[in-house]
Amino acid sequence: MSRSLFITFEGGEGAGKTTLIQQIVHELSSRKLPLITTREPGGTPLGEEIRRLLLEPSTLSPYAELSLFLASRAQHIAQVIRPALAEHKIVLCDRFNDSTIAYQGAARGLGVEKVSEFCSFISQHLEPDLTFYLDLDPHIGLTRIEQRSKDRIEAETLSFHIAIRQAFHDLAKRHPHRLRLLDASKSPAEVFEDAMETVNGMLC
Ligand code: Z5A
Repeated sequence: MSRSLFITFEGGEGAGKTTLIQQIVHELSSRKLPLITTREPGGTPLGEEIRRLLLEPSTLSPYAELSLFLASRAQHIAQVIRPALAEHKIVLCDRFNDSTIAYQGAARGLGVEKVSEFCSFISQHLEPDLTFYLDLDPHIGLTRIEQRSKDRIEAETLSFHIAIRQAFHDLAKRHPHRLRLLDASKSPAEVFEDAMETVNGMLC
């Protein structure tokens, strides 16, 4: 592998990001490709602490919430993502800027354009080479995770989750060069097959 690859995974609740990332790791590791997996919020000691603050039940101002996601990202890029890309690794990242634009910009109502600008500034214009958006009706996604206790954001109203899906659809139209929409209502094996078709194309 002569070049780095930065792949992000986006979607609503229970869309299957974690499941897909695990399958891709298994496949690429078997080919001995250098890779790391990481997530947002999180990925660094500071980021994981921020994640805890963000997901525990509390009343956070939308602006405080946005600032915390961005603080986690700034540290994550500096400490984990850029160093891994400099070592020509494949970086598989569970959520990135698109989540901030969909959740805080659109669903929280802080403004898609404004939040996009903040994201570009904080990430110093670092863009994924490829983003998989796992598209799923929120009714199905929330049903998939109904057995486990919901975090602060998962517990939002259905209309919040519907707004997030619409925002991701808008992002897919805006960034067709990097954003691939996957039908996440298919079986895990089918979603994996669809994703690998694109990944293999990029590895050639
Ligand atoms: N957030 C934000 O607001 N702003 C930001 O800037 C960022 C994040 C970065 C934490 O994210 C929260 O932070 C998240 C967005 C917000 N809000 N919430 N909630 P997270 O990624 O850690 O949390 P999550 O999206 O809630 O993860 P998740 O619910 O675990 O979803 P997932 O990883 O996409 O799904 P999964 O764990 O792979 O699968 C869920 C279940 O479905 C599990 O039982 C699987 O076995 C099953 N599954 C998976 N795939 C399938 C298929 N294809 N068919 C049937 N069943 C399946």
